[in-house]
Amino acid sequence: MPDTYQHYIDGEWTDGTGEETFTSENPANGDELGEFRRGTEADVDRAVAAADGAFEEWKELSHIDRAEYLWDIYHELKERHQELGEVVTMECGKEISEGKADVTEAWHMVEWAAGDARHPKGDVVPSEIPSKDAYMRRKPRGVVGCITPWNFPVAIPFWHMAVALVEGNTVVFKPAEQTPWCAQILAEMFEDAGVPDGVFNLVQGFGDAGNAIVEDDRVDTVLFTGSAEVGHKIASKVGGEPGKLAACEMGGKNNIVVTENADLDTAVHSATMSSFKTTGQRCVSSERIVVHEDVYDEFKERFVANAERVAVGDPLDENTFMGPLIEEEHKQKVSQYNQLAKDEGVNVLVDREELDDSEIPEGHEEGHWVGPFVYETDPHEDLRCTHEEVFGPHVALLKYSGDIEEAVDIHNDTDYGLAGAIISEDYRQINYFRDNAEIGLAYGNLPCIGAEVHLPFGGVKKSGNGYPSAREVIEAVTERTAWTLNNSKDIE
Ligand code: TXE
Repeated sequence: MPDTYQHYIDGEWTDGTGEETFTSENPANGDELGEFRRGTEADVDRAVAAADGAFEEWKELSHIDRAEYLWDIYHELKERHQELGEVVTMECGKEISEGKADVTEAWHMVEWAAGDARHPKGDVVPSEIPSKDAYMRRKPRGVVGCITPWNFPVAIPFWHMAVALVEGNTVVFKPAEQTPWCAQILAEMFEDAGVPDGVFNLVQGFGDAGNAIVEDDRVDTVLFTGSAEVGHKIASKVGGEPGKLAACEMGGKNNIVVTENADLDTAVHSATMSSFKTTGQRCVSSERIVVHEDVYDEFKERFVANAERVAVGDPLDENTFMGPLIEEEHKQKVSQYNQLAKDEGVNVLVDREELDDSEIPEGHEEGHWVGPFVYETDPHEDLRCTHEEVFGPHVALLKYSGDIEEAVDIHNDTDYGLAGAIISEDYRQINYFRDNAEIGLAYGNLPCIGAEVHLPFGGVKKSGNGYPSAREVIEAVTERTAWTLNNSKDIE
């Protein structure tokens, strides 16, 4: 093990050009997990050059040959499930079943993309003229820059990279600065699989390295998952350049709608899972629960009881429901939003922001602990706390009294449009929600919490443009050729 972990560029481990290093810390106890080189613009330049140079040969392989490398990675992800799951938990603080689920989701994505190699993409589009044949072929775009966040440090990189690689692109991967150890292990897997030099490149570092990827003319597609602020910057930079694409998935201010006829067991379970799992740090976490007045009191009592008792603690302990927040700065942000809600005059129902000393496991005093914060307020008031993404266990209960149209109006009253759920036993209400909720990911009688890898994953409004993930990522990593062949001697 080196004293300081390196970048992986053009098939080699390298210190890169910079002098600076950074450390990865366990958010549950502040322990240092490793020291990493901080990538510079020059390191990105070298990684992009390597990816660009490797593209011609890589794209000449068949889909099936390219997928063979990914099958090796698939097996390694499975073999190292426990170990890598623990690393995810140690580095990003998710409780262990979620840490392991991050790895499972990654191999599901790899399995889907590698399996799909047997099904190269294209469409027959019959010509209007009988003597002509026409069809659409897909070609890889070239160098794909993958810029990823810390909350799914294994799954999201594979959402970005698996299809991109099988389709024949080469990759420069810039993981989140909070989770470099997970990225290090992924790079080792690419090395173990013998992926040709330059096809996969890892540059560790911060936003300046990410920005260098975005600004490099040789990068054909940027895939980004992260904050709305950075995503919008990337989309506007790349949007100004013809020939370059960006697919960005940002956060949300997600709602669960609970109607008057909802099954309340399903409603309470869905809201508890969606609001508090991953300590509210999923892009699909719900921070607004819109509940009909007929069932409001019972729902509130049961949801509040759950929020009072969810176990916050050591994420490596299997009995823990919620681990810590990712870092101190983020804890400050969550705390400021809790205070803002109080200042904005909401009625606080649960305030576990400061945990009891007895709740903090021994040896974990340095963790970034926070418990659920739940309040109720009028859905028609224009409050910042009910409209801005907090990315923590900060939940508003919003009571409505009208019909499904009113509930969906409340649902749509945010700038975001990522995910949402309806809990209802009335199929007309469910269908109305499906057709009118302004979101990319809609769930019926389910927690708004995850997605199957083959479904499109992304949002509308301020939540994103395009899909940097799963099946639809193919639109961002391939370009099409519309081919027409004349079978007659006449040229029309
Ligand atoms: O995201 P950033 P952060 C939201 C959530 C959270 C907030 C901040 O609200 O509180 O974002 O999280 C790289 N050019 N989500 O700070 O900064 C950065 O190094 C190019 C929602 O982690 O967007 C990292 O690799 N790249 C989200 C990645 O972008 C840049 C998950 C994400 O970092 C860059 C995470 C720049 N100028 C946070 N600046 C979700 N959709 O689930 C930073 N980066």
